[in-house]
Amino acid sequence: MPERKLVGLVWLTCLVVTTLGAQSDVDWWENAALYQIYPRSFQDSNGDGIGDLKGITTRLTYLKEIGITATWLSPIFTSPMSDFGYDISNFYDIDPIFGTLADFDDLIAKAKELKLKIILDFVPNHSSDECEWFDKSVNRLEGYDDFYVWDDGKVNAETGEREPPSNWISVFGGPQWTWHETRQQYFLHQFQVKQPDLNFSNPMVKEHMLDVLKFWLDRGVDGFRIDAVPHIYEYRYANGSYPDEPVSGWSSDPGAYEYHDHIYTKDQPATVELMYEWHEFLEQYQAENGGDTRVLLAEAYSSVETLSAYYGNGTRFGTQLPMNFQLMYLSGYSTAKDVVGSIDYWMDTMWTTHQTANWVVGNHDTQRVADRMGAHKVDLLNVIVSALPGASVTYYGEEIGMSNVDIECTGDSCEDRDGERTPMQWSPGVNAEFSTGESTWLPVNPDYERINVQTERGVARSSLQIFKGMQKLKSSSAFLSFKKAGGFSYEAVNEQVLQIIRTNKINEEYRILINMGNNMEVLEGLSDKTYEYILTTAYSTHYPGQTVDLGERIVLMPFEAIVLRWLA
Ligand SMILES: *[C@@H]1O[C@H](CO)[C@@H](O)[C@H](O)[C@H]1NC(C)=O
Ligand SMILES: *[C@@H]1O[C@H](CO)[C@@H](O)[C@H](O)[C@H]1NC(C)=O
Ligand SMILES: *[C@@H]1O[C@H](CO)[C@@H](O)[C@H](O)[C@H]1NC(C)=O
Ligand SMILES: CC(=O)N[C@H]1CO[C@H](CO)[C@@H](O)[C@@H]1O
Ligand SMILES: [Ca+2]
Ligand SMILES: [Ca+2]
Repeated sequence: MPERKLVGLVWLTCLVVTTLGAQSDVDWWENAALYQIYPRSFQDSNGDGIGDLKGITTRLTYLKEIGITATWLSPIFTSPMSDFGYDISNFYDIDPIFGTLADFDDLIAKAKELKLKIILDFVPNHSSDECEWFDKSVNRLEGYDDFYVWDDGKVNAETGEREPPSNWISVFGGPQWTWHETRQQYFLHQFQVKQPDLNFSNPMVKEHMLDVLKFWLDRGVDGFRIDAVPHIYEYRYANGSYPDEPVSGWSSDPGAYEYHDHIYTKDQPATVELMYEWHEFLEQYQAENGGDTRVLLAEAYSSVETLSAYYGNGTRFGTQLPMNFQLMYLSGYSTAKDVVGSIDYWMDTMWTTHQTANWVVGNHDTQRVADRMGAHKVDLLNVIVSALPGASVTYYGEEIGMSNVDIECTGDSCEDRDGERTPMQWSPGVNAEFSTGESTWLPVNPDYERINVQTERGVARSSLQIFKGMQKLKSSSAFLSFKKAGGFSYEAVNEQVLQIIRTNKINEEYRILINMGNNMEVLEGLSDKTYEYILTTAYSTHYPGQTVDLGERIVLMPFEAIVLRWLA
């Protein structure tokens, strides 16, 4: 392909960074910089203190500025907001809190203009109990009788009392079965009572869901992030009864989710088939309508073997991006060797079998990196996920080093996950420029006067600048051509220093060194070549343009990360 040679040539002569589209053997999602927006908290446009679609639309240029390929939005659909939108009452409409379908169309139009991709959250496991479908099912309307998982339960031989069909416990604690007075049956809910599980053994449910996908594809979305994948199917005996789950030994509280081993309510084999069916549906859609590949991201807290099956089996394919949460399990004590262990866990199975990788830094259910690992590790994590091959997934605000807010729990709407959902910090202005309202739905982190987009734009080596620098590299040829050409490697060169190497066909080599520890590290004889510093973090004593002979020695300051480059 002469085109690609030309790209190399351009690189050689003027050292410009090549763009993603130039490398035709890599599909867009394989190397994408993905970004999760929590819509309530990104940008408020009408002063009610809650983020909305119009707000997001005005901030899309920012995503472009920082090098994002695609953004996925947590749910924006009509919902009583019992689980902040993960309880959907109308899969075909936008919740008034966030705006209207017209606002959504505007958002898509603006995104297309900027060549940004928009991915929507898709919550197939359950609906809200306020969804019209549930109402129809409760009342056994034709076709909807079996839409959800209903059961009579069993009668206790000793007491004569009616009991739930099985001992299953919901993800948020308490029984998974709740008695419904009107229908006089139990219904299943793997999450809240207000989130009844749909019956995916019912072909009509599947059809409805494909219709939902089509509705949003027709409006121009580029893919879906599928929520709670492992929970879609439950096991049932052929005779219609349900087996109890065994005690796990992980918890002493019989009402806690961890109390059981979820062998009958998680990762059932039918889920794999369902992933393949959805993938094929998207492929079909693309064949008929053109455009780039539509993607499926999957949220599955499952073993890597299970994720591998969700990805594909060699002939059939499912989710392109089964999200890899391994790096989210690192703590402030994690060493470079621990990081390598987390990387290995994924690579040993997923890279070996499918040559695919993705790295998630955080989400709306997990403490921010600054709290999980320490503020001085934020940049290190951002460097690691951009330097590794594959896609990266950044939770909004991680690029500027936002941290959790301690939110006092009062009232029953309180969520222990609120701390990582506070408003995006745009500037040192009122409400960090998130909202012009009197108050915001969650408090703005008081550190916003220092940690915000506008201020960090003007500070050399701020988290924002490091992030932007890494995204630029990520879309350049050495970081891109990981499949057929060039290569990569990663290792812990000692307990605390992680080294990632990226190379391409034109003998360009990048070395990324990350000191995870709080000691100065002196490394000798890493290579016999002389390198140029390309990017250095805040703790560094070196600057881009300086050189270092790795045949001699290199000194790394505590929590320093650097990118070095060598060109033949
Ligand atoms: C799901 O729906 C099918 C009908 O399509 C039915 O045969 C099956 O019993 C239902 N499953 C449950 C758990 O209700
Ligand atoms: C249904 O089948 C399972 C497994 O064969 C058995 O353990 C259970 O007792 C049966 N339940 C009923 C109500 O027959
Ligand atoms: C993949 O799964 C399909 C069934 O969904 C099966 O027909 C095919 O043989 C499998 N391929 C491999 C390589 O296992
Ligand atoms: C990480 C994540 O998105 N978790 C979601 C899984 O699904 C439940 C129920 O839909 C939500 O409450 C979680 O936020
Ligand atoms: Ca608003
Ligand atoms: Ca389910």
